[in-house]
Amino acid sequence: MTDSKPTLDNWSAAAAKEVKGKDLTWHTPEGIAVKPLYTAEDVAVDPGLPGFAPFTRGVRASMYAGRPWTIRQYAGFSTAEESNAFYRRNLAAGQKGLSVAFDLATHRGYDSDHPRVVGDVGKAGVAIDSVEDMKILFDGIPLDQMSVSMTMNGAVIPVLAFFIVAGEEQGVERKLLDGTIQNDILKEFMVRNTYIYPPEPSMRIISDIFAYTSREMPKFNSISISGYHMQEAGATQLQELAFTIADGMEYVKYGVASGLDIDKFAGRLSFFFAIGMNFFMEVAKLRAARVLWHRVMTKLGAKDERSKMLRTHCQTSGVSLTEQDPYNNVIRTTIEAMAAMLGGTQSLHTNALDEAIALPTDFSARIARNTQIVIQEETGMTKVVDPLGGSYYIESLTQQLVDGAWEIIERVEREGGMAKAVAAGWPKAMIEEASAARAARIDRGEDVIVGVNKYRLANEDEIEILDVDNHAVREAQIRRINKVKAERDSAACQAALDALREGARGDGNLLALAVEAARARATLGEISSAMEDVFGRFGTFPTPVKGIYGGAYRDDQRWERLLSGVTSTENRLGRKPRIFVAKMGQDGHDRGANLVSSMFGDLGFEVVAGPLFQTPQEAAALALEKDVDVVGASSLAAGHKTLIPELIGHLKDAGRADIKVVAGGVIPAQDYQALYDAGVQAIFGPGTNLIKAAEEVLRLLGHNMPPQAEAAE
Ligand code: MLC
Ligand code: 5AD
Repeated sequence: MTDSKPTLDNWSAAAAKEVKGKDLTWHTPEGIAVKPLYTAEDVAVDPGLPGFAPFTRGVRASMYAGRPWTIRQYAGFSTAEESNAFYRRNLAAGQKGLSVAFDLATHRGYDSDHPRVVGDVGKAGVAIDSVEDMKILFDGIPLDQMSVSMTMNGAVIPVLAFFIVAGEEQGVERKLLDGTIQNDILKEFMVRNTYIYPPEPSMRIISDIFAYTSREMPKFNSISISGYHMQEAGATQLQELAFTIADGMEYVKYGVASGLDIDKFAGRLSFFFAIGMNFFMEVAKLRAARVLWHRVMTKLGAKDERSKMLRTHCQTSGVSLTEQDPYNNVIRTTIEAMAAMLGGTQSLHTNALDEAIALPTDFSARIARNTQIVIQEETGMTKVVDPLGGSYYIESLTQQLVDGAWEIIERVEREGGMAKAVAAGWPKAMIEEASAARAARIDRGEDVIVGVNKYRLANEDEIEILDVDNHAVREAQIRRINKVKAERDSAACQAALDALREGARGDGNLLALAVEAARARATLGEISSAMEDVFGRFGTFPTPVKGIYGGAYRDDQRWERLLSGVTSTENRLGRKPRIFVAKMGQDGHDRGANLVSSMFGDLGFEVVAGPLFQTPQEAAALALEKDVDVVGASSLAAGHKTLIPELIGHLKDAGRADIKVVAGGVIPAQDYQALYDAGVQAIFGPGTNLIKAAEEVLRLLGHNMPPQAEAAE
């Protein structure tokens, strides 16, 4: 033995001996083979310095040592008054920026008095019908001093117009308005589903907003190009990264094609990523995103370094949180928040511990906010810029993500850009396949979720949750709409709406025209429908992926048992059992519905995957038309207490009380009894093992299926 330095071979031999030759490589869902050790040999690229191109280590030289990221909690519920009060309490307690969550009626361009949105008003966010609501929302919050993010995509024109006019009537000049509008329609068509118009006019709307804000609102971020919802829909981090950058590229191309100078608007494009539980992958993802954006913008001809600088907001992952043993969510969120900051985010939302079942209460919002405050003010973590820079693992992972994403981006480019890819549907299919594979891994216990498929509690304590009285909010909103309509100069309002409609037909700037209409007190619904008259309303049908979930269960006796249950049910019925997976109201969260559809399809059910946004009456009519045995109503946006009982009522009225109705999604335990009383036969909350759900459905169809031992333990 000499005393020379140990080599990598020496290490390999020592490690192999310790684990008796077991392969320690971790194959991540991204297709990356993560080794148990990284060394200098794995780092091929020098990450450079923070504040300098390609910004791998951060967009600012001083980063958090100079100014910490913005604590920006996304919130909104009920009326503008209630949300305003909530914002003020949060700001007083240390939150730094605002972020508005609108209800689904607003997202989809409907006023609160529209018959299609009865179950949605005030539920998943705040209801905004006119500039009067917007003024109340920001009452006492000076819009030249507070940066405000608004998550709005479908009804982006009226909402941004209301914001501009609310600022104006506060005495704030447009050029001082600071904030961000999400305005990212491509990912809506892919995963989030709050679109209104077809893709082409939707892309024009975005260019119009770029043109207006770059001219009039130089401090305002005109878009928040979002990967967040892709990860929520089940995308791997690599898919999220690649498709988000590709989306950004497409928007820049549209902006340039509409005649804008790239450096006039690109500096105000911003990004938004999810931060899930794969800690180092998430840190590397943000670093890789900056490298990729710099590369893409250089390629597209940007000259100004600010145009090539990827600034981002992050939100800890909602889908990583659980209904079961919910205090574990505080731990998860803390880990995710640390990954976001170590990745160099500009702004961050940390989720509340009750995320999996309801909107935050004052209590859960406080813990979520304090998670960031404690990191910023107690730990010293902000004192050093990019403290993980130079980590062999992080640098290597960053490079692998850059390379992996670049391959996907090149495919998108070869196929004509992201708008075409979205229309062709392959990115969505790729994400849904990843989602089905992940669900199967969780249900099989291969991916551990503490408190769900391992270490599950025998008894869960109920936690206090926020409940919004949707009827009361709707009535209050309707009163205000009527008042606004009664008090406005209706001829002036009509003229502004006509001008908007004409502008939509021609090439008027839609935002500029909508600002006029907003001033004249046109409502959100009126502004939206003036454009809808010209553009039409877009609808899509889900196409569940096949074979991924079932494929993961090949040769598994639990699956075999279900298959034989389906066969005997089929023999008894004389045809395949039929399930209709229904999405009612304006809730476009379809990850759960798509998963359930694809699982039942793999099992041999005939699946009717319903269109999004049905009314209960339309859903009942489809159930009757297809003569289904079961309706599975999937609800993730709190409309369940209104919509599901109404559906059951329509089925009963048609003499088909025999059709079984089951409910799934984000349904708090507190609401179970009301749903059972209304006739719901089974409820599948968050974290439900799909195998167990399928067993329950077969039982409801009369199949004798004794429960079996816990599937995943
Ligand atoms: C920052 N600044 C510094 C500095 N760091 N100056 C000197 N030294 C430093 N170290 C300056 C910046 O240049 C900037 O000024 C100002 O301080 C503010 O910093 P920022 O880094 O730009 O932060 P912020 O204003 O918070 O903007 C972050 C952002 C923005 C660019 C990412 O787009 C944003 O806030 N996005 C939030 C999006 C969001 O909340 N989305 C919610 C989605 S929820 P200047 O003058 O240069 O601007 C959702 C869920 C759902 O989507 O589905 O419903
Ligand atoms: N208030 C607070 N958080 C919300 N989210 C959605 N709506 C609201 C709201 N009104 C968060 C949840 C969800 C993500 C899309 O945004 O964390 O997972």
